[in-house]
Amino acid sequence: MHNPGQESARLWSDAQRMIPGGVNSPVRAFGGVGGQPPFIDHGSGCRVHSIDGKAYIDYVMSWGPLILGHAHPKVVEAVTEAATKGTSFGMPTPGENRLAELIQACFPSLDKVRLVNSGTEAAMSAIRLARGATGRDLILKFEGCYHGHFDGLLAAAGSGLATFAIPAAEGVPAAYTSKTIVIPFGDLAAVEQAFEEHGDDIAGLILEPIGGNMGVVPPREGFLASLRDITHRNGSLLIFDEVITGFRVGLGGAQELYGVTPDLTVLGKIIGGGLPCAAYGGTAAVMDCLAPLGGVYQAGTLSGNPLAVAAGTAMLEILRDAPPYEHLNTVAASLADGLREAATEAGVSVQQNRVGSMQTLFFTESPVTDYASAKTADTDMYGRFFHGMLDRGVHFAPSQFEACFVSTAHSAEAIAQTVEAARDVMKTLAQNGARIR
Ligand code: HOZ
Repeated sequence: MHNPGQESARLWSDAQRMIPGGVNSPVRAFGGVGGQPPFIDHGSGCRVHSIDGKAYIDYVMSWGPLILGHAHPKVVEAVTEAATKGTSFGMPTPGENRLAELIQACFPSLDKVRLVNSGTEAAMSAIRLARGATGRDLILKFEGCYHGHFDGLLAAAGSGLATFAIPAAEGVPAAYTSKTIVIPFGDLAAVEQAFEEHGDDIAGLILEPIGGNMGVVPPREGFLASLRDITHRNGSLLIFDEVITGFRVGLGGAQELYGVTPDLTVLGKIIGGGLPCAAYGGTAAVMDCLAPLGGVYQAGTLSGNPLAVAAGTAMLEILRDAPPYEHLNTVAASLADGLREAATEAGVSVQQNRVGSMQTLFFTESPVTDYASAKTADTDMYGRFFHGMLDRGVHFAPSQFEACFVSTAHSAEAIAQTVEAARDVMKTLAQNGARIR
């Protein structure tokens, strides 16, 4: 197990007394890998620096938002400048129009967009809107897809629930999840069957078009287009949760990459530039069902917060003016190649899934195409890999069931250092008899 250092250990023990599990979001507690997290003092480029003075090449990148690296000067400058003008008004500001315009230019499916504070809030609101707009109650979701922590969709969700093997979240009334039909990711026959049985009652089908919260799981060819067709035929709304993929796999997200247009889109992470900001949007006909125009209610004191909007705008402008996606793809591919070769050399069986700059190395022999196959991964082995890498100054997600992200700040030198460390760690795994079968 990695020893994060004395100061982190002291803070960790203090945190246990004050904060449940010592963390403000469960996966940060290292429950999926054991040990204790380093406490972070600051981030810069592709590295985070702990309070104990240790530097780690970071592949979590705040779980996705930091596509330009930590503390990008333009983003910092934009936030600093915004802060001097006031931190919140509860009244419209010009920045909200600018961010909405930027989002719409990249996501043409969003006739209208509403800014909120978190991916959870955006997904929750999109679901309420889908129900209000269609007058139907049921929602279809896929196993392993995570849409935030609100009641109705905490059913067979990925992310922290996968990490901690929580099948159904306590405190969520069965009556809520009874309105959610859960089917295996990629299983078109199950989708067809759900629509045959409940078609007239299904308000919407929500999914991460590229699974990101069970580890990275790309959609099978034609899957998204088939969902578009089925939902259309049944008068249900297709909802893409692009909290992770939006501005990550391309300027126009997964919908642009796969050429499939949903009715509603949920965005988060990158659009806030590392500050709390998320959004949902779609066709004008559906979005105009929202208050104050329609009867579907959703509100928020900090919605469209000027600091978050400034950070998001600065980040999206950089992405729009010089799209880094080809470069990111090359960097991510060299990381993927290096990790795979390290595993192969050592005789450790792994499966690798990658779409652009998001990827997961699964410690399993079976191809990972859905939640069930993701769960065949050897999580103990992942834990040993994780700690071995942390010891060598590389920070992957503290769970097998999350994505690894590269940013524009990940240099060739950082990738080489990571691969070198992985060679070492994979050998150790194999020497310790941890080779899979
Ligand atoms: N929902 C994030 C993982 N997919 C975790 C967020 C966090 O702990 O910061």
